[in-house]
Amino acid sequence: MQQLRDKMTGLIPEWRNEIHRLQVEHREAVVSQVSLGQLFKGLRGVNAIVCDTSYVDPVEGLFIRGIPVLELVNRSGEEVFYLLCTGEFPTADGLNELRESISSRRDVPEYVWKMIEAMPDNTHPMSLLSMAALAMQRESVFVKRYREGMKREDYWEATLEDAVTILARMPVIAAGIFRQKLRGKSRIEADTSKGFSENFAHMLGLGIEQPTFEEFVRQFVVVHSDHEGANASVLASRVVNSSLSDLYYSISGAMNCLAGPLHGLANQECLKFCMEIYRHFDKVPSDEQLAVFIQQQLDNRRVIPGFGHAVLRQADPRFTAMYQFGKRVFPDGEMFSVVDALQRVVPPLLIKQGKAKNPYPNIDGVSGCMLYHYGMTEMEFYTVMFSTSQILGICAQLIINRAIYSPLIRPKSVTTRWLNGYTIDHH
Ligand code: AMX
Repeated sequence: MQQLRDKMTGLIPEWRNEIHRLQVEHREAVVSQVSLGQLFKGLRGVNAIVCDTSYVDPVEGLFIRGIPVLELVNRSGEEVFYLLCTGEFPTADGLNELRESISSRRDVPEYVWKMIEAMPDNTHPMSLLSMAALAMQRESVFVKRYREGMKREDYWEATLEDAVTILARMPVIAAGIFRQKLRGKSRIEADTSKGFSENFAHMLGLGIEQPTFEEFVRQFVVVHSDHEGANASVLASRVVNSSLSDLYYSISGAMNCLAGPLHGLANQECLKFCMEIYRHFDKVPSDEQLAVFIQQQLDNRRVIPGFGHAVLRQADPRFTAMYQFGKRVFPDGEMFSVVDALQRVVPPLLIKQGKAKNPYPNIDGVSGCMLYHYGMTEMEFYTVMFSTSQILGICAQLIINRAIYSPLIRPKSVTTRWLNGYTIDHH
């Protein structure tokens, strides 16, 4: 990864200078305000974090380093990681070098496998993934160099070292959890000729019957790789990392957050909803039948899984990417056909209801159903698929944060009593 390191070494002084200049020239510029309502609504819409790796435009969706995500879906995991870290694609040599660095670090320590094997069968795969990251913390290069008195300027480089090891091992661990704990089968060895995503697909072992699975995982990884710097799991990792905790602790923190039903579990909820519809009609319903069913759900104050978004105000381009893939590969799959019908039927009904700010489908509305058609029926693993992809973005963001000397994240909290007094004084 020498070229990646060299590239970043060249860029980092520019980043540091720009941030320094902004702070000197505009330190008092107000970039956001927080209303009382926002305090009780998870700080929605408050500009509180700086992130240069990706941005979600309310209309056009996710941009990674300024590039619409739809233009990136055929890129490899390594290319996207390099892009996230530097804002540019690697040269062919730079890409090969990064692939080799990742490939050479794939050996997962035996103690990690022993720990995973020792855990009871009903341990959630997300717990196992998070525990594995935490177990390997003892190997952190950042910690070792920090103890040796590493200079602050070099923190990012030690973090890059940790990142490449984590990127190499986490897909191996995730696939191992899938094979051993969910399938009761032996692990599949990594294939050194394959890159990040293709190797992950290979080790999961579903591609044997499904030749397009590698291509699918490649797209899945790209669309889930990064999504700004303040979504719940990335923010969790940033807070952990900001105390100078290393990348292993930070990744584990992100995994713990992704494990929640409001975050990484959404794709599984969407698949369950499609199954519920299929079971209800005992077939893929007609659009008219489905419209009646959806209207009943809305009348019963149920949210329609797979639709809406906190930031986006149009169809999620990540949905579009996966949907187009599904149209090509599983046009007649039952669950895909339900998704297809939903994306026609639901938006007009949500618009008519007039509550949802975004009536269009999101990525989670289709990703779980695609995994299902590939034979991955173990829904509890879907969040692991998401997490393993998001590690690319988290690692890139945290390397950059070290490079630009991101400080401890420590906003102020206030009491309800203070709020009572404040609101009386201001009205
Ligand atoms: N079905 C029915 N009602 C919906 C809706 C949906 N899919 N999406 C939003 N609404 C309702 C909300 O419940 C809210 O109602 P209320 O005023 O009675 O409380 C109102 O519309 C306004 O909500 P919003 O501002 O448009 O959305 P939000 O930012 O509060 O929440 C989200 C966004 C994704 C949680 C929400 O749209 C939702 O619950 N969708 C269904 C679950 C889902 O698909 N989750 C996956 C999230 C995808 C992602 O972000 N990765």
